[in-house]
Amino acid sequence: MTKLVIALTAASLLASASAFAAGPTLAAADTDKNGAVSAAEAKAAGITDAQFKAADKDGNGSLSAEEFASIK
Ligand SMILES: [Ca+2]
Repeated sequence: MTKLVIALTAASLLASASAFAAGPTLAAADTDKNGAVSAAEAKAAGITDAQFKAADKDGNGSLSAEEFASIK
């Protein structure tokens, strides 16, 4: 039981650390809730133009959930 608690604690610490590294969440950045993050929404969420362009792999000018998750 103790090992399980330690494992769960470590897992939640890792999860919160990676969430912090990724910056704003999609839900927070997607202010019109259409499931994608536009350039304007990204900018408002504090994502730089360079980060946006690097993440917009298909170059369509908005970030899908997968593209948003790839922001470093
Ligand atoms: Ca895109």
